[in-house]
Amino acid sequence: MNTPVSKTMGQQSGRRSWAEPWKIKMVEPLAVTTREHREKALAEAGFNTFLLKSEDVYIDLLTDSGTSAMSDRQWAGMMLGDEAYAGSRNFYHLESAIQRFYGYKHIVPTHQGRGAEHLISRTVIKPGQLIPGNMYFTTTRVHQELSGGIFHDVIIDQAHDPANPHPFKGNIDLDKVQALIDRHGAKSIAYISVAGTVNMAGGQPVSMANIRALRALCNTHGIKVYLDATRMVENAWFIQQREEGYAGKSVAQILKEFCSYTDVAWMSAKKDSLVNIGGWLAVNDWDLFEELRNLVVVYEGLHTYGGLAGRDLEAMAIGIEESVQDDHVRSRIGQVQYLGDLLTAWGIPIVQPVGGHAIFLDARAFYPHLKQIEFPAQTLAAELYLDSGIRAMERGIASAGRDAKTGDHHYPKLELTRLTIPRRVYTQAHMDVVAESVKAVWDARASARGLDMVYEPKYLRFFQARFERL
Ligand code: PM9
Repeated sequence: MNTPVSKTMGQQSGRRSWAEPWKIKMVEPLAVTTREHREKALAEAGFNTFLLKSEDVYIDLLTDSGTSAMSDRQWAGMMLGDEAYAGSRNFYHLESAIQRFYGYKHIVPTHQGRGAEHLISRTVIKPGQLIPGNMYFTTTRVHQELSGGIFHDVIIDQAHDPANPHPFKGNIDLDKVQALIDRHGAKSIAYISVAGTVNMAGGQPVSMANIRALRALCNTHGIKVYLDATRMVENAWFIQQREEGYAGKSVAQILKEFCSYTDVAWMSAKKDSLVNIGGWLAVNDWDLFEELRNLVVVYEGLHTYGGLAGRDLEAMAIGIEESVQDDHVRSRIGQVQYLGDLLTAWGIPIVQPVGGHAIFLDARAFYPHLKQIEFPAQTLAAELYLDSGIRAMERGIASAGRDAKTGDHHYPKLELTRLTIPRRVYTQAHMDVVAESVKAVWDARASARGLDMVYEPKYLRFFQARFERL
């Protein structure tokens, strides 16, 4: 990449560019639309980028979930799908890939991440139990709450400040965990819910020292540590780049060490693992595995396919191996960093340091004239789409939803608009176009008007809510 590369990418100041470790074999045409067309499309979508038709989108940065480009090896693997109802050989390939790279003993496949979140939440949470976690994630928390759990944010305070440059803003504040134990007792805690790179904080990593210390604390009190491994490969890269003692270790080695401090993991393979669909649950405890293996039959499908086709399992097994290659992760996070460096150089407020999977624009800093209840981040996503057809996602008050008990809005400190970069899909030129559009919206920031939510679904409202311009 011909880029002003940040120090975190571990490069020298002399210009030695690097490039993606792949070349393009197949292309998909993109449509460029007029502003008039986009005005109409956005109004029809109720100013919610989730409700746009993808044919009305130019560069799609809604999510990195299921939007990656698969490799020729993965496509070849699709042809080797064993579509037997039971005992498909592709399941055994997947099982051994997870055991090899993540290190857990027993595997239950699911159709995607929230299928796994559903099963584990139903199985282990007792109504009224607390679930401390390093910032909430939307689907994770809703499943915890539907099982009667009460989520408690125990991430370090720095994570709630977009400008704070802490290198591991995903870390858990052990004092906050200890305070919960002191107040409620260890038995009241279902498990600690740790996410590797914290999505809602801006894709921020957890350090190895932090997970090790958490493990030690939990051992003292007999509390389990569960991992949302969805973007754990990206977390491992940040440990390699930023944490003392890890510069000489591979991403694969770091990933396995990190997982070894946890008891259970769930995964949306649609992110790190480079597939369009898929997920899994992994546990070390046999009794828990037996329960999960039984329950998956009720909600997803037999325990050797979990709601997926054999070909999907094969693509996932191959994707896992590709995802932990250092060259791959360098280029994936390097592209995100490239976009972040452009915006930072222009003085545009984004979450710092740049995270693993996305650039998070600080919508409060864009629109200080809007109240949070006027949905600044949703407004910013709408303005970006109108400017250029780029689709982003709100990660602020709309995503945060309402308190399960009181019914009041949650008012998160972070009010962000996420530009999420799919893996192996867009080029550096696309990133330049994105940066220039963000700059145009930044320059026009004073004239933006907020939004009113006119339709609010009960669960995960950000997906389907509708808005009108104030
Ligand atoms: N994440 C994302 O775009 C897709 C749905 S929410 C807009 O970031 C974590 C950390 C995730 C995640 C999904 C899930 C659920 C669990 N944990 O989407 O069900 O980022 O496969 O995974 C999305 P599934």
